[in-house]
Amino acid sequence: VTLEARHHIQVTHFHRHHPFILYISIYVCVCDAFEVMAESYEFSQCDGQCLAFRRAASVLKSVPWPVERLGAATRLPCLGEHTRAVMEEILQCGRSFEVEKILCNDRYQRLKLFTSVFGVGPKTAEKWHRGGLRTLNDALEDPGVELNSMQKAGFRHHGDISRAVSRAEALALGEILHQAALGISAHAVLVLTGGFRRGKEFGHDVDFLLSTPEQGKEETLLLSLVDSLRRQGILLYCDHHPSTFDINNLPGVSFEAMDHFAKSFLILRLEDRQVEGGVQRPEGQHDGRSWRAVRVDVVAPPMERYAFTLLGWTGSRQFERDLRRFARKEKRMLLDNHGLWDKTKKEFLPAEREEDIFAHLGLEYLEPQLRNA
Ligand code: TTP
Ligand code: MN
Ligand code: MN
Ligand code: MN
Repeated sequence: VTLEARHHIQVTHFHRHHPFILYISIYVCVCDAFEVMAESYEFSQCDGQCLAFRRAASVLKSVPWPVERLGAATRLPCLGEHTRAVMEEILQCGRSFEVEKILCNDRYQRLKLFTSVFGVGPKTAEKWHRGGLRTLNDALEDPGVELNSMQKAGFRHHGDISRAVSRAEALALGEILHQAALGISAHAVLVLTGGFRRGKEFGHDVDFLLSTPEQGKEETLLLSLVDSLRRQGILLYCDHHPSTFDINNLPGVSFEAMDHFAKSFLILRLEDRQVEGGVQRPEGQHDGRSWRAVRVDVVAPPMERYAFTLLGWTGSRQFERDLRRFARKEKRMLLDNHGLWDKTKKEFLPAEREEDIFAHLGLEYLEPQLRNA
């Protein structure tokens, strides 16, 4: 089982006669197969089919009975014909012909490789593939390829960024950012969000929310924070997106898109000695360095928007999608990272804490650990 697969494992079913390991491995196998299908559709920009497989993987993670019996469960939501066919093939034959064909496909392999570089999306990857590039070195050496600064940083730190970030590393970064933020303002608030707030042990990056009770000062605070990291010599890359948030333009925002708050996508240098318990490098990965590069996201909403942004950035993406859909379909409300709009009352509903938002939606509060859909 790979690191990436690790967070998909939940031991939910124990069989009376067989070792439960059997269930876990089938479960991981189907979820991974769905992820390959989703990725392949993503590379072809078939958003609908991509989402269908992501949603199906989410549903599988939440059903309270052995995945083996799903073949018979025809009423499972979100499992269409195609997802069901892939799953049944795996349950019957232990493998899926279609998934294996994708895994062997040149284009899939190259797009997967190219998009593993920070700053390279499906469109650039497709262009490189069509231009006949095969390896990452090809992209670096081809005179026709012009890398932007994000991609240059992506290549420079590719090995480190491709490696999962551990919880201990995330907490160490939290400590560094917290100290830096307090050094700028005693009122600064910094919270861990994303997968680590949901209790995950590994992530692809570390996400933080930064704010301050001083109205209108949050973006300046974020810029000062980045500056402080630069002066400490640990800022390896920064892509800053200024705020385009305008309370008067709500609710006109697209409810699936990125939010309008100031945010920075960073690559930071983390020293091994700063990590509690030290750093265990996989066998053969000792290159004499005593630090690694880590991807870090920081979003800086105004304090009165704090609860909505915290809810939005805690994820998971699928959980957010489901919650927004529930708000829209069942409650005639529009939810996003900026606020909650009640279409019946024609007003924004206030929230100081995530609990308030769940209450507006008529839902029981869900701890972040229960939002791993
Ligand atoms: P991610 O960091 O992409 O995902 P994750 O932390 O759940 O998992 P991973 O271990 O792979 O990092 O995103 C975290 C949440 O932030 C996700 O629910 C989407 C949300 N988000 C926004 O709402 N707006 C943004 O601009 C970005 C970048 C993320
Ligand atoms: Mn994350
Ligand atoms: Mn992930
Ligand atoms: Mn992130």
